[in-house]
Amino acid sequence: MDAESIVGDFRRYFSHTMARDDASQAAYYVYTSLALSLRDRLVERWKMTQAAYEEQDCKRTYYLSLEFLMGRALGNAMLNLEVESSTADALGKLGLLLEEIAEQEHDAGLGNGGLGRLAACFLDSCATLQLPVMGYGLRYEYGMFRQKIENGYQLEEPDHWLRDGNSWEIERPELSVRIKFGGQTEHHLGPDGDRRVYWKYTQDVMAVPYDVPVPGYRNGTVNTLRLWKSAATEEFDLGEFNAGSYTESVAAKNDAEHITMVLYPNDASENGKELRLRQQYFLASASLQDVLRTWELKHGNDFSTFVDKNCFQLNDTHPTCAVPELMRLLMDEHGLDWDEAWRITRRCFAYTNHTLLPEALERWSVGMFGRLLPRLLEIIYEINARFIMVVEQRWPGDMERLRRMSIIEEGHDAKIRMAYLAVVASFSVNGVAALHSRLLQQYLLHDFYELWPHKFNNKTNGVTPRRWLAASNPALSDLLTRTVGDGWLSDLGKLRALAAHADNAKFRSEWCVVKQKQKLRLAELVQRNCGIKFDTSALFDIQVKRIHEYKRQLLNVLHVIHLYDRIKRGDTADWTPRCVLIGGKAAPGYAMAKHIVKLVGVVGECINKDPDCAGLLQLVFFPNYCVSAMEVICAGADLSEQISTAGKEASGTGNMKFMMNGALTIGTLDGANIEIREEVGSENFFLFGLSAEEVEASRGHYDPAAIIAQDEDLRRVMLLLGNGHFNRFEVGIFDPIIAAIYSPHDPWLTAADFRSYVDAQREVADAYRDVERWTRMSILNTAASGKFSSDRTILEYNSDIWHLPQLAAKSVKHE
Ligand code: N85
Repeated sequence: MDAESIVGDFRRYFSHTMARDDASQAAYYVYTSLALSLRDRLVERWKMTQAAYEEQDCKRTYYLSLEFLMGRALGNAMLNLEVESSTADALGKLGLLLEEIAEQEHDAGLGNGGLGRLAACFLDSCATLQLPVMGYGLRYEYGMFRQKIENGYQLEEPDHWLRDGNSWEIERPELSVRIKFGGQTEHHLGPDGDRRVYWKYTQDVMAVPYDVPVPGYRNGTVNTLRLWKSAATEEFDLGEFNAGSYTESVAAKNDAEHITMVLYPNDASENGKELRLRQQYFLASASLQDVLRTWELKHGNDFSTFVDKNCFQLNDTHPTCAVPELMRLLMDEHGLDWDEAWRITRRCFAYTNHTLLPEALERWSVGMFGRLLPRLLEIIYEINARFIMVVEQRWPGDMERLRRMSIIEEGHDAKIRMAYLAVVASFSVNGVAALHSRLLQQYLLHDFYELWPHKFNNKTNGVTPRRWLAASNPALSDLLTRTVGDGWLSDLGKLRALAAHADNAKFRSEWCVVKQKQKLRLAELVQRNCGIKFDTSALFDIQVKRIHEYKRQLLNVLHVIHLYDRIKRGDTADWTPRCVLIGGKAAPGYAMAKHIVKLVGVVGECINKDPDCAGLLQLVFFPNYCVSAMEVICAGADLSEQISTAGKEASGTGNMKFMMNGALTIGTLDGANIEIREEVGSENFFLFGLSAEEVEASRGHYDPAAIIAQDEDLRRVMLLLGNGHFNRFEVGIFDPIIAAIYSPHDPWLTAADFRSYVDAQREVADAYRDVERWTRMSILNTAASGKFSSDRTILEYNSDIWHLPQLAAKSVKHE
């Protein structure tokens, strides 16, 4: 673990394994050599950790997720191994800058946004808390697309993140498993009268695992993320070979290898594509077969203690094929009867819901499902038939309720409601923030809540303070440690002690120095990526997240246009200069989101080149927002925009990263914002907008035209938008946006919240000009962020759902 030995290994990897000799010419090889040197140091701990789990024969949880948005691994490994500063020094002596080396690593962008990043934060916390939790996911060849902006419009470029290899993964071909698709089922009566089902004439695909180490924070624990890659089987299409079509049959291998080719880039709408269903089943089947193979080695076909040792956490409904797949494996492969198999299944699954948006709720066409997974469809029908009997018993004769609750949505194209399947089969159902969990119980899953109230619980999200504070903000991290000790890294509640320093002038000035330093770093990033030089004395006002109407980037732009209008009118007394940054990816098929990206671009262009705005206002669209960008952005933010229509953002997690780093929030009463405000106090949070109840109550009598007519500021903003002020040469491109704002059916109520948003922004501006007050509020935000560590979240998952032991990794002493 000493720097000399790390650098020694690094040199050997560079000159021998990579066979390079001029470091300055080969930045990527420098990075790879360092990554391999660190991986070696994780491997020993990794083996010890797995051996300890094995030896203790402890219960384990498997986190099943189609997405793991891991970002970069190098900095994280160094932080967790506690070798960062010594290695940086030693590399410095070779003329190498650690920061520059780390920049070489491609982000592992195997997720869309919040849901995928949450999975990554959870793995970090599980390893840090020494919980035997393993992640199962897919090794997409192409992760989240790279976003380019051309003429203000989003273009998607493929993200071939594996092109230069991936130093962190270890292929385990010996653990490959076979996955079946298509074919048909045959039901036979066995000699002793029992029913046997065979799934035959299938087209098979191999699943090959790649393991990625997940180190805990300075504790010797290294957990595993196992990612599956699809590959053709050996005997692939022998028929074709025999017929002499050698090349055609080799080409047909493609179909198999395509399954894990690309991540679907939708974060809030299901798309019903067959390939997506293939991905979901592929993950579910491979992961379960992996777990059952290990089980069988030790217990044979005795599953009597299986539920005491295994739990599967479903990250949304995406891996829910695991429910019928576990039934199938237990019955068809291991000979259990229905009742035994169901008793096990319903006690091993736990389901997390991440959204209430109807367009994101997965419903698979029964026809397609049956063609691709005929045996699973039979099982789902039987689960449903038995479930319907339970409903009938509880509510005899309530046919309307039966129809509502059925896992199968009847109609000319019948659908499988995956969320209902997940609820029926799980012993735990949770939302991701208090409001969200309450709304799940009151609306989306109300019938199920009445039937099984005990299944329902809340687990407010969190984020890992190692990546989102320690690694992303070393300057603040130092100040925190000097002030309250270093306990906060593994117990973020310790930051509460900061509050006592909020009135200390010297501490406040140190706080400002740190923030200023991080703003400079962010300004450099903006300059590099957008070509605009931010004024670092201005308020850094930031909204980064997927582009979606419910997140209301549009409301943000309307406010910026209003500020621009004020400047042009000369209404600039007591002005607070602002730099507004908006970033995020639009789903490629989401036209309205793409219009919004373009709007940010043109409004920004108009403002940034207007001399009247100089020193007062800037607006920039940040391209290709991703994990590594957020590490710089969250540290440099003053103001965090969390402005979704109340009731629509399940939790939000960016809000937590900003808060930890001392940004203040302007936000609605939505998702975890509510809990953030509770923790920090209403006086340190800028609240605006309708509540979720008011949003619902407004349906049917929302009149945006009247609101606009009565609000002079909004009227002027709509005039500027409508008369083409920002799009002189591209007439009409924003008509859909204008129409959406004027529509009485606008689900996002943009006009309704404009006035209170602008008023809250006024308060923000006033507060920012009072440096002492702002700094105090900033400190109090960081001080109150303890609840939003994913360590807290995971401890709650463990005590309420998983019940795993915390196992100290033995033997590998941490030096
Ligand atoms: N949800 C989220 O990120 N969802 C997805 O990425 C996603 C939905 C979906 C549907 C976020 C079909 C196919 C792929 C899909 C919530 O919006 C946040 O409020 N991917 C929340 O903080 C976060 O999940 C973590 O809970």
